[in-house]
Amino acid sequence: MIKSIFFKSLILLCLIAGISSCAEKKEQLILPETDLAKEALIPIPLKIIPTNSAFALDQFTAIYTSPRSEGLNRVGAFLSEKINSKTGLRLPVNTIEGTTVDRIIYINQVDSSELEEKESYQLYIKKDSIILNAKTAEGAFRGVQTLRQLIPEKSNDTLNKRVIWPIPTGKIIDQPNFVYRGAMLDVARHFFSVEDVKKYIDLLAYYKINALHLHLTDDQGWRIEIKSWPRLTEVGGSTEVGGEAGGFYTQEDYKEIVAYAGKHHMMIIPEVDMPGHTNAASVAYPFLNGNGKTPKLYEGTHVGFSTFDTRKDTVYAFIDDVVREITAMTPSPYFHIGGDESHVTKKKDFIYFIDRVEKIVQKHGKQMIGWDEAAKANLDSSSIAQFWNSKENATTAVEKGMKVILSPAKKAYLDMQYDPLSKHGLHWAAYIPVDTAYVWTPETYSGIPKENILGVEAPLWSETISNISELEYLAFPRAIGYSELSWSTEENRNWDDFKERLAKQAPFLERMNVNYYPSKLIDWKKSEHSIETIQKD
Ligand code: TNX
Repeated sequence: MIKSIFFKSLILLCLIAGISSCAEKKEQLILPETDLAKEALIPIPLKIIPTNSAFALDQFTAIYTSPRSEGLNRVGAFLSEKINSKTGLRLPVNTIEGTTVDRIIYINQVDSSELEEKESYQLYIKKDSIILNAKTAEGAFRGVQTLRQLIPEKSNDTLNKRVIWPIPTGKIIDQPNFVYRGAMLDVARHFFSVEDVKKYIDLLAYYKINALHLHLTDDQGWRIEIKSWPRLTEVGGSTEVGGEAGGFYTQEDYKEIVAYAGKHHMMIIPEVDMPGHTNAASVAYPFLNGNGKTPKLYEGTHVGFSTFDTRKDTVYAFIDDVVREITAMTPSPYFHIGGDESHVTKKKDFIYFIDRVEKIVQKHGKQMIGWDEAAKANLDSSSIAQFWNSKENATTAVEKGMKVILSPAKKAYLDMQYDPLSKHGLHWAAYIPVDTAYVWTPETYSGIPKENILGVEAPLWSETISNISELEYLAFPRAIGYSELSWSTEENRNWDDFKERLAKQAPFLERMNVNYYPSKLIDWKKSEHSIETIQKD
């Protein structure tokens, strides 16, 4: 252990020494004054200590990562790829290109006790080097997002003969306030393609979101291929709200999403909603149906009319197959069983059902998550309740020793309209303008003890949206606020400060071609390029 730390430090020292000696031969760079504390970082880090000079990112910068860590090597490659798409620079990763390197970014695996969580990281930005310390590749990945946000959108080509992207110097010490920072996408009411989901992952990862919950099944559609029950997608995947075409993920598609999320250190949490919200499954296999009616494909938006038959063993054999096939493709520790709005399932049948399904999920090695109604069943303390509507259910969960994910509809639902004029969304829970979405305190929400709160998740139901541009309109900018609510501490959060930093996200969102809602509460700082375009128009 000591030997390996010594070895690593030696490499680092050699790199820095070698580099500065070759830097001496070059002209001295003129560096702008900076203030790391004034950067528009979201989520705001735990501690920022500015030193008011700059690291000149340019073509003579190279990225190195701790030897023998494939995970860190991949994080280094990710950083290089993102620097390339922002600046056009091509920074080598872990290749010695000798004399052409002036400065380095070193991603360093350390086992320091100062790094409390697996996602903790420290960034030391000096004139000649940036050192990113983390215990795990996950921590390094979060630190890389901070670094990406520190690179200016525009290079500084006036101070020196060569073009540089000045990064403010100083120190950042950071770790998450909540371990679970999620978003949910309903791909059942309207289907979203693998490409759409990947774009959503790109955007969420930039703000350190680490969980994407996919609502894969509902009355209007079944979206995940189950090989042992093919009619689920053949029949149940053929419709969506409004009579549009539907669609589904093959198992290969799903694996591609999981792998893409994994590359972004984000877990995919699959949800199969039951015993209610199951009309599409029951149309495919009518023996599942428990509401006494002949199920027909449904393209409307009502809820609460469908249920599985909770007293048939064959229904549980079916569920076992579904959970087995999906969990086999899902590395995350969780499986979401829905459990919401089962209005036509009798209470005792509902409890019997959830109890049995919890055992199935556990048999397949996963922890069960259910919407807050599931807490009425006799659940194990390892299961998790997602609080969307009922404080009473959330309290019941806490009494059972369960953890709670906070998704209160009137604060955290991305499908709520911003105001009565917004083009998409519903308003049954509330209108949620950008400030309302941000100004609340998950730490003390509804009296749930902080130790029972796993984190915050922002669900995006898709009754009113059918393409990525509409998805973006509802999710952005509010999702950016939820990232800060779940990563940053209460002491560091402040609306007036946040709204300034949010305004400066516009160039990133534009570069990523995001159709964000241009809320009037924010004085958006558009990039010069887009201002030019607007003037031309
Ligand atoms: C309630 S939230 C639902 C969903 C709807 C959503 C629309 C929850 C667990 N159930 O079925 O899509 O409202 O906002």
